[in-house]
Amino acid sequence: MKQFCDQDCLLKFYCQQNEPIMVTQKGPENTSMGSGFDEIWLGGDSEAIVVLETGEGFDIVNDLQLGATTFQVESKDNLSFVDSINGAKIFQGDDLLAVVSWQSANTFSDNQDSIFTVIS
Ligand SMILES: [Ca+2]
Repeated sequence: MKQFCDQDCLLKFYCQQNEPIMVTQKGPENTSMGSGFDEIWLGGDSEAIVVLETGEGFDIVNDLQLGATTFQVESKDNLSFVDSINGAKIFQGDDLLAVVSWQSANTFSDNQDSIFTVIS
């Protein structure tokens, strides 16, 4: 008997084609990003302002454009930057604010004044 791929089967197939999400190590179909989690793509060369909030969760920022992307933080105090396999982690104290893909911690420590502004 011939097997047909119905809608559920197709849906499963397309989900499996997507890249797994590095942080959760799961495919998109298994992902439940709770509040406080955002994945941000900064495509193009236009200027972008990303607000980084403290508290639960963190943002995943892709395609950072050095010189065009500004991070707004509640305070510039106690910011620190740590390299990880997923990119540079931005901490405020021990609170993870964001993971910036394909960037190194040095980029942020060297350009802290131009990248970060305080929310007014
Ligand atoms: Ca956080």
